Amino acid sequence: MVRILFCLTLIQGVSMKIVRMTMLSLLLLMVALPTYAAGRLTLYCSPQIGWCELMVNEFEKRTGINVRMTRKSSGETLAQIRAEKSNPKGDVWWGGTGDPHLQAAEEGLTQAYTSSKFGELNDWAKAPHKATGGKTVGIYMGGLGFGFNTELLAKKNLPEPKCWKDLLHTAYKGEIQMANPNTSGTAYTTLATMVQLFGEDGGFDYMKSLHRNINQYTKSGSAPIKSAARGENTIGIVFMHDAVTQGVKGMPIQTVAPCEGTGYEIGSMSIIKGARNLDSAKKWVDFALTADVQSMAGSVKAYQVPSNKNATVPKEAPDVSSIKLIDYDHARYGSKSVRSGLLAKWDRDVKPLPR
Ligand code: S7P
Repeated sequence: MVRILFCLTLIQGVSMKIVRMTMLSLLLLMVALPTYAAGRLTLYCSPQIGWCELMVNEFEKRTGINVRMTRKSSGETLAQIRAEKSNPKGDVWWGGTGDPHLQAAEEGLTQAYTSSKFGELNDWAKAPHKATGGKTVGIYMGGLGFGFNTELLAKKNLPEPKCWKDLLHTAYKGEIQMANPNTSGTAYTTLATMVQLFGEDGGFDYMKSLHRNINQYTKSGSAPIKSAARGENTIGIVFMHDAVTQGVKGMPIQTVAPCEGTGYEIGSMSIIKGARNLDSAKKWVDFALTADVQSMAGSVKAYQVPSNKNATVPKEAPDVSSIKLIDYDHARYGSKSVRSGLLAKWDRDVKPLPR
């Protein structure tokens, strides 16, 4: 009898444990469910990491959608999306210079979408959308230029460069850094700008002369001005807003709008063809074109000009109306044949030259 009672108590104890565990699992499932049910998004992000993180956090907060984000430069992201073409892993590519987004559209790597926010955009942001049948859209713009470390320049007794051509002076040998145009959208914009300013032969002559003064080709476009801010490099060829960021952080960096005029980017965004989370991707595009979301960029020291006409332009953003911008031919320099051709020529005729 005692034995039977003991067995019954044991069975009761075990079943209570099972009930408790089942209830706990159900509870955990209920907590996790809203996120799962709301969806997922895999984001390829090309602007500065602080801005990528801000956007992800804000999107998750507003939608409950869970975002997996990786940050890579523009040329690198294009290469990744191309490599994943038969089995796409990303849903949205947000940011980075517009040229590789245009090339991605031409190569059939991205897909069309028109956001309800489209009407609120500046014409320059609508242009890539119109040119590609809706496969990419502008989210910000910014002019190319350079910045220098004022303390290093003074210490080395170097003159203040004001023009692109100044950077060719032998005094700057080993003092200038730019990124590799294959990986970096900023550096490709530099190459395409020189070709547009000085003609194809003149542009390549310029790149060859500049090469003699380059101390390093970095992978990321903004790295040259970050190293200048740290005092490890004197002059960085970058988007002007990236140089301004360093100045605002209190670094001894002066930003230059080159005297000959300069090219500019239309930072863009595209939905990847075959996106596994298409609804979430469309929600991201709507979110990223929203005025108050674009107005948040200044809080992480991102000083590009926003594409939504109702967004606040950060007061620190370089005033593009006072910069001599060239009529950058985005359709031509974002085409597969021209972009690939210029990069191959740079690899062949510039990169291997002695320094
Ligand atoms: O830092 C912001 C920014 O200049 O970076 C983007 C850029 O494409 C990413 O860096 P890479 O040059 O390495 O590709 C620009 O779109 C953006 O304004």
